[in-house]
Amino acid sequence: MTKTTRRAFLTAAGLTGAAAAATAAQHYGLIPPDPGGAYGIGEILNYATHRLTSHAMAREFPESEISQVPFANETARPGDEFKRLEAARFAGWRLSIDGLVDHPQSLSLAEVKTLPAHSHVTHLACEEGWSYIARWTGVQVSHLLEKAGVRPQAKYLVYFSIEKDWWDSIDLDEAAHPQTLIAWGLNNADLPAGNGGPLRMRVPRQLGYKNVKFITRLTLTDDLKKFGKGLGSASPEGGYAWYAGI
Ligand SMILES: Nc1nc2c(c(=O)[nH]1)N[C@H]1C(S)=C(S)[C@@H](COP(=O)(O)O)O[C@H]1N2
Ligand SMILES: [Mo]
Repeated sequence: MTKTTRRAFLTAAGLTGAAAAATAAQHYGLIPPDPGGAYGIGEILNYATHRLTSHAMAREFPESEISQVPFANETARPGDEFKRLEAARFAGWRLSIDGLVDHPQSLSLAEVKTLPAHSHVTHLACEEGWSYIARWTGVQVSHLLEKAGVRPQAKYLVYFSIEKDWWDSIDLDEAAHPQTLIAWGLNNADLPAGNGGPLRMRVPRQLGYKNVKFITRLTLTDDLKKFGKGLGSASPEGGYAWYAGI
């Protein structure tokens, strides 16, 4: 085989392999809700590979590697309702849990903070190229799911910000992962509003944009088509993949 035909053959074999894997992914129900999106087969393969082959932990770092503040990115406070709540030190902030659960919840911030706390020093990476390492503290989403009693039909957790155009979702594998937190602390202090305080989704196995700030509601569903344009979050509408595993 000449060099060029060999390359052509390998390319063809690679593509055939990818197509076969995509068919397998479909068979096992591992198709993300935005399969026709900009990332196409690449996103399907990334998602299916992660789910079939690894239940890996995101890398954790020693405290000595925590990044210097201020971090690269901060979000402006998202509007009047937020500002009113902040002025009252978030005494009126609620986190509700509803949908396919036996015991819907409406928790105050103080109640969330009394639940068992979990911390990790992890990397938050924005798709735009910057990142930082910080110590995150919060309640494991798995604990919240147990408390609410997730029904067997539930497949996804959808989460909403007080900032209306920010909502997203993850599958239950990601939601129940031990490092997935509803975070209320950053580097041993309350989570600052610029980084999503008082409550933020912290999902360290996925890119920054899945880590939605100012969380007010979690809902369990069997079907992401019921939300927004049916793509699992607003991000795919803007050209970002629903599954942003790293
Ligand atoms: N509600 C809300 N959540 C958000 C965002 C936002 O603008 N609003 N930006 C996202 C993006 S693109 C990234 S990279 C991270 C940035 O987190 P940081 O500000 O703590 O660095 O937050 C994510 N969560
Ligand atoms: Mo980002």
